[in-house]
Amino acid sequence: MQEGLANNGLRQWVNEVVDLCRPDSVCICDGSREEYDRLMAGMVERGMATPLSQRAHSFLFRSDPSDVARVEDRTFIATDHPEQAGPTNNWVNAGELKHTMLGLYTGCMRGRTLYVIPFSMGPLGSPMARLGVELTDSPYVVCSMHIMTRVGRPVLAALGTNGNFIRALHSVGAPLAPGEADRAWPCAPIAEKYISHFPAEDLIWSYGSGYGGNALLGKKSLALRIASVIAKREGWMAEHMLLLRLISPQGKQYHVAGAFPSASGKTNLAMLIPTLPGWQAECLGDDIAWLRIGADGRLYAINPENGFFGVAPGTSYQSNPAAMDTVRGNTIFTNCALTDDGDVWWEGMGPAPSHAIDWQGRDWRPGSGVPAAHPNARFTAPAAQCPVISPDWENPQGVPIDIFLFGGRSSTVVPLVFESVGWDHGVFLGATASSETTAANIGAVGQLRRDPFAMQPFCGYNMADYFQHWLDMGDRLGSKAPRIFYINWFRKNEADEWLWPGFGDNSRVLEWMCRRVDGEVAARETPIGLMPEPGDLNLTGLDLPADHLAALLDVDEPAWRAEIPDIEAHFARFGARLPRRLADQLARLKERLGDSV
Ligand code: GTP
Ligand code: SPV
Ligand code: MN
Repeated sequence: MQEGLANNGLRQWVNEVVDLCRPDSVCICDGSREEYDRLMAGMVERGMATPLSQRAHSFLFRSDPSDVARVEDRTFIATDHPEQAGPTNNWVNAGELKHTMLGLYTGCMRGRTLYVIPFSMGPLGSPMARLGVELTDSPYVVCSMHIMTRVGRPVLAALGTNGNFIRALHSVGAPLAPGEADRAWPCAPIAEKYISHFPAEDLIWSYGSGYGGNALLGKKSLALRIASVIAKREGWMAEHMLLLRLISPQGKQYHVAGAFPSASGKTNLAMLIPTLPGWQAECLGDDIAWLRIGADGRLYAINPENGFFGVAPGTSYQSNPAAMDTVRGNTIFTNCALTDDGDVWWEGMGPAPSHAIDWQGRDWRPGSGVPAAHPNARFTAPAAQCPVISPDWENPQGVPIDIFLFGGRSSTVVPLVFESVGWDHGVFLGATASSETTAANIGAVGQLRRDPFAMQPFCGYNMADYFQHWLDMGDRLGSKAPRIFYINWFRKNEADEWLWPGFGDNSRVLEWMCRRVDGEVAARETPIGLMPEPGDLNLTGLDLPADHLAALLDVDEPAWRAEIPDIEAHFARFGARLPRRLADQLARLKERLGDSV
């Protein structure tokens, strides 16, 4: 019996889970540094973690090769009726899924400790914050939650005796027989992994995976899938968005919220160091934003997270110096390579070491034909360590959003930037966003797919109703609604080279947006939206070939016409539930592109 827990609902739930999962012991997490150190030392001792001699208080983990990313095929929205989940989610009947999972959970924590992690998404005391409790048998999850959320005693205090919280149950799904040695990364086979959401009960049940969003349940499961349902009900928004503050040379602030799919540039843009002289940027969040309409009628956003779970490959002092400085200490690295001098390395970080241990624990040398780090290798680091973190990143009221960005990875067709002609058109751009898939999910990489609002894997209810929610929010915001832009940093030429330098130079595109917001620059009307004239982008100091710029700002009308049938098929999936206003937007796009479609 967990008599030490003052919250009645929590005590009862923990007792139920103990009866079901049969852990050897229970640990109520206090969130202290001592707790983190103790758990980490235990994992080092059992060979699950490697301390890094080159980085203070930092550790490397290697996951099981079957457990390296989110598993969208094994992620479920469980309700009574399939229409509640909609065509973009894996639906299962809630009762049936519970029956299956109860079977798996029975005795699944034998030989392990059950950790009780009280956590807050959002700064404690913020009107936007939500409390949750994750029950897990993974000490790696506990340490990661220490970094990614606000955990421990203050949260228990806020819960009081009868406070509400969102329940998140997690097991790696690998019970231990008496005397059985643990594996370095325990988990269950793919077919036994279940990342399940029961929105009707604000309940999350995750089984079989220890990796990222599958296991750190405050993140995608709570702050997006469950929160999106609550947000729809309560009239706010839970979005897969980075948050950034830009400061002009005149000292004016602009706040940007950007939704790009997984591994498509949010962390990098969030930590932008502008190459445009005089401009500054501050990071507010790199993955999730919760937004609500404030007393002044504007839209305010907070970052509900406390840390970054960022893609390691591609991160370097050239591309993202702020991230490199963020991970100099107090960082958990997962599936990076280990160098002979006790540091981590990954592809794109800089010169390759002559020898390393790869993410699977094997000897590795350059030219071996396999990557040393897994493409979805990640760092887990406290947001407060980011050198460009905003002084307002924990402001309980959030920051007022001026600009929404949608976008993705498109090596062809989609220009560098265009602006929506109004809110409904902007919602259409979000609803039809497409992107090439990445290693952030287990599955094919580089496949172009629709990823509406970068929420395809994260919307906890029918996406058609989510589109309607965006339209409704726009109606409420009226003239105070943020402006909406679509960007693509990922255009390539025939030689497979990036046409746009990206990273710090993305500030040049953001500067144009700020001037649009201030009404300082006209835009060229095109069938797909409003675009800069080539001379409108400030390219001072940038050596961009003229043909690259021309390609980046070109609207290839035949190629866009060829997109129409795919947009139609995408919308058709939602049947009569698709908001009329989006069908109207499609009709208008067809008109503007000419009636040969
Ligand atoms: P999640 O954490 O999965 O949600 O990903 P994210 O959207 O935060 O993506 P992230 O910023 O980590 O970028 C993923 C990959 O894209 C990294 O390898 C980056 O180096 C690369 N990348 C990010 N921004 C740019 C850019 O402007 N241009 C180019 N060419 N690559 C970029
Ligand atoms: C994403 O895939 O969008 C991530 C990583 O941010 S995970 O936390 O694993 O979802
Ligand atoms: Mn993400």
